[in-house]
Amino acid sequence: MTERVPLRLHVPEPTGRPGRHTDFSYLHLSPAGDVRRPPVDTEPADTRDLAYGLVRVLDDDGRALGPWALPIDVQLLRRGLRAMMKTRIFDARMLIAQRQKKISFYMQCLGEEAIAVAHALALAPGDMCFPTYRQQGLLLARDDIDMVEMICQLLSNERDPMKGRQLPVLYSYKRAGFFSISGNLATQFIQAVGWGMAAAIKGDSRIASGWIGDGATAEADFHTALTFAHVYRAPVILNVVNNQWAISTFQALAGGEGTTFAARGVGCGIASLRVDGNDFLAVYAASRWAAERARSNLGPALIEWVTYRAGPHSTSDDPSKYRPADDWAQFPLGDPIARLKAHLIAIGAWSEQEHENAKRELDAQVAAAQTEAERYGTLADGHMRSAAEMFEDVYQDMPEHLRRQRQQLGV
Ligand SMILES: Cc1ncc(C[n+]2csc(CCOP(=O)(O)OP(=O)(O)O)c2C)c(N)n1
Ligand SMILES: [Mg+2]
Repeated sequence: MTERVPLRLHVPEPTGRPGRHTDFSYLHLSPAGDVRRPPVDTEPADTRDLAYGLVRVLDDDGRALGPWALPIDVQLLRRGLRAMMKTRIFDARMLIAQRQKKISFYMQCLGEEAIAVAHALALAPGDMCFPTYRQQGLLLARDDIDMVEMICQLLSNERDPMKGRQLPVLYSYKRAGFFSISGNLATQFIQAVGWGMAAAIKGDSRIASGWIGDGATAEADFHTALTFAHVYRAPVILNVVNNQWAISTFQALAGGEGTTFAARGVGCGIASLRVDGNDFLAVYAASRWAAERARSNLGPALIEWVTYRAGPHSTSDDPSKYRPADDWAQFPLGDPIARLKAHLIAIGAWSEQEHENAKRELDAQVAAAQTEAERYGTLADGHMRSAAEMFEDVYQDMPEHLRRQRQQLGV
């Protein structure tokens, strides 16, 4: 009889911790230009290699290589670079405003700007995103969203379109295809699939794009969404942003060790790609591929965007407690802004001088928007919306018990 050994569990651990460098070889990178580009009507099972490889276009010298290097109008690339810069500047200023106690809470997308910005530019008007709190780039990439209004939401002030009912950052812009953000993670995926199915039932031509983080894929809603998307071939793009961390929890604890989040899609019968999320050109090309597939009734696509959450999870988090301080600097996929900038300079479509000018101009734009938004109140000056409003907008006729509660509150 074979000897019986005591059973044990495996608990994944990150290779790096404060004071100990991360060994990023766990990421399994592919060289730029190496991964094939299948036709949009490819069979889901035939995307297995793409779910384990890494779609990359930009190499370390800023050259665009391989089958995913689409001929993209240079004006679109310049627009994308400026939108990423604007997003980073916006985040930096709002972080300071939070430290000044003007905003109760803030979440940056530092290091992840390419994903939301390039995706926004790849979608069509009317498509509906179901974002998490780290896709502000979907809004900041657009010309029709007023930063003043966004900042009023953060300040929860008189002009907050959410009337102070949502946590700062949890924006809602139906007109810009940006569904109200739920704090309950993973709900975005089932909502996106449901919206996409409804679009198909109505014979509409607009597609849905759902968002989730590596950590939140461990929620049951992720798997439910994949099942429905697969069964009904829902017109939806399923974006998994693998930024390596879920607050202080390493992505391996959500199931990323020894496999990929993109591979989950293949297992469910969904065409899946694993893409360099810090490569603007790769994000744009993969988003276009998935959008065309969904729009042509060829079914959903799942895309794992490999990136790194360079900042703290939120203003309530201190990453120096759980990961090396220089982790982002060591992350092999680099900084998305620096990479697109290098590419544009390499093709003669940008310069250091233009970059500096753009930075100054965008900073002035964000600062002006902030000054104007603060005129309608900040948390620091106590100029908030009336508490009476919390009783409104639920019932057409206010029921007696709410009327009584409002009276008790004296508002
Ligand atoms: C259903 C649910 N569980 C837990 C939380 C608390 N929570 C908020 S953010 C977060 C981490 C999410 O990490 P990830 O999905 O990787 O997204 P990231 O913050 O890295 O963008 C957790 C656990 C929540 N908001 N909703
Ligand atoms: Mg994460």
